Amino acid sequence: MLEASSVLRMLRLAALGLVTCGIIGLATVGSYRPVEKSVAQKTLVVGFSQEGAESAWRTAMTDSVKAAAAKRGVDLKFSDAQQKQENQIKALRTFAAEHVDVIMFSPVVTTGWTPVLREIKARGIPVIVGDRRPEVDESLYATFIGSDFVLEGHRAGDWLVKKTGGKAVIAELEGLPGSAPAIDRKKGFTDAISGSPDMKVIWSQTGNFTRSDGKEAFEAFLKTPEAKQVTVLFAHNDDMALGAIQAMEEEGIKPGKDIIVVSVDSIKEGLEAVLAGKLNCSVECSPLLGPALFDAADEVIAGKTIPKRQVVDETVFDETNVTQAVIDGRKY
Ligand code: GYE
Repeated sequence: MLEASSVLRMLRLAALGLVTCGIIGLATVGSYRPVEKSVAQKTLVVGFSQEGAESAWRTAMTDSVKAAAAKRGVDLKFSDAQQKQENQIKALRTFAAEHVDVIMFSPVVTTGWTPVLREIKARGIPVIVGDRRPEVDESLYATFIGSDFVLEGHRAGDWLVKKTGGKAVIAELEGLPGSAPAIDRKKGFTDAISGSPDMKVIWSQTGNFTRSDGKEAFEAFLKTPEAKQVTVLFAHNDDMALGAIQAMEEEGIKPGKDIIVVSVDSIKEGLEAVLAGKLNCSVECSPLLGPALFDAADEVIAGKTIPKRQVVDETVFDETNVTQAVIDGRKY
């Protein structure tokens, strides 16, 4: 049995510990066992590796992540990989070496992540994937939150089948080669038009998800004789569609009329182009992932089991549902 005076001395020492080394709580007075400050009580440190800053969508996602972190008092370490996997792997390794509490990333391409994710797992740091799917064993991450890109491509194709009655000569501007949205949107779109023998894609090239590359690629295509037959452009994002629209206008082609334009994202500028009749359809893809990503981080840190896949709910915009009020109410 401990004497009252030694218990008091322990309490005093414990109180001192509270001030000097960030340790709080006593399990029981008798055992004098300091309990380490729980992770929930200290500032959460999150390393976020963004894949780039190539589009308005990407900027909106980055803003959403930064705003959610600031709102919750998270210490966010942010790194932009400029669409290069080697930069992203370097950033992930740095976060792991710094022993952040949680690592988040939006993988630029689908393949090549297993070694670095294994290293992170060995250090016991949870990984949360946002936006794009990596092709890895799902034991290597806690959850993947983002859109269903195959469904988005399918929605674009379905819309087009309806609009054209199943007859179209299509040019396609693809996203960054090897990236999940480029692979999956192409797949969904191809599936959707596969039942219509009079719909064919005659030209397909990457615009890397950027407005300038989209414009350049489509400009060059418009100078070729086969461009004359094209009735539709399917672009994997609004930025590339907006670049191509500019290229069409410079060639005296009326976008939205001479060539039907379909794309994905529904950024504000995309919807403005819908309202102006230059972009015919934009399938929605939400970049506002910040709050869900940090909710997941809290849950993972608290030891809760969360679903491996969390899909964002989205819609399709065209002339039937885009108004100025819709555009004004949009957050991106
Ligand atoms: O559609 C595109 C961006 O991964 C969903 O990346 C994202 C895509 C988005 O560059 O605009």
